[in-house]
Amino acid sequence: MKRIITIQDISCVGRCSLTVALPIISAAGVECAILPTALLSTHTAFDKFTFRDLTDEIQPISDTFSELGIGFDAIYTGYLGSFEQLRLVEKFYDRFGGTFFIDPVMGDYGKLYKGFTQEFADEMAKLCTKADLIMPNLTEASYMLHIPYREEYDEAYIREVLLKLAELGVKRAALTGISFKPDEIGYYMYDSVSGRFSSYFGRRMPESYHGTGDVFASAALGAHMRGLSIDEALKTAVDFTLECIVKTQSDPDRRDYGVSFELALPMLVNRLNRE
Ligand code: PXL
Repeated sequence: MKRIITIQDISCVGRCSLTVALPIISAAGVECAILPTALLSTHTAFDKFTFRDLTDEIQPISDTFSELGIGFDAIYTGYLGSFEQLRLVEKFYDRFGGTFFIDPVMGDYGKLYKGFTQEFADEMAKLCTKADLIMPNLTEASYMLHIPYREEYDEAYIREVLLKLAELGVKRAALTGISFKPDEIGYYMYDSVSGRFSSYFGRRMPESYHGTGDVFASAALGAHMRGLSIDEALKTAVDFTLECIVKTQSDPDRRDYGVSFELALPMLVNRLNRE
């Protein structure tokens, strides 16, 4: 069985980062090891939250893994909170290697999340050049590229953004949350190694929910590490994220609590276990 290690925070309530990555990657049939970077009471979209930084734990934990000969097939990073954490993640990758996936979690809807800055986006962009696949939304890509965020765009614009990311040195970038028609949403990827674009769209639901980026990335990585091609894995992630949102519709008061991915897990399991 493949072993992924995911490096991101753990938010006790509010289904995102580790509380989403662990169950989804496990359901995909891939071992999910964790390296928690911070402990929060909830994610930062709640009015009030506690935050305990765990940066100091990263190096001793990594050293101990090395001493024990523990290795990983892939590294997946999500929400990271400081320049120091970016540096430690790079060091971790240089030491352990494997397939490197980055979800450069920094913002959404044209705005950075609380505490993030342009300088952080610049450092994140540098780290992204080391990855095999990055999965930014258009907000994150715009900050990394120093271009204005656009709410309306066409396919030519999205290709231009992807080519700019490739110029930065990014090997493969899948833009998430891309929508050319009001009733469709999905991903658009450019692979600079093969020079190929690919995309896939599913039904767009009227509401958007917190944590869907983490759900998407976890499902994509889980599916890819389970053996699906990157294209097939991203397609699976689009369908799974839609299923999560559909299941959440019956619980409309729970917007900030993330999506009801638990009810969509059977779909992911069935899809990855079809012969
Ligand atoms: O879902 C991304 C995310 C992860 N972790 C924390 C967050 C957010 C988004 O706001 O606040 C702590």
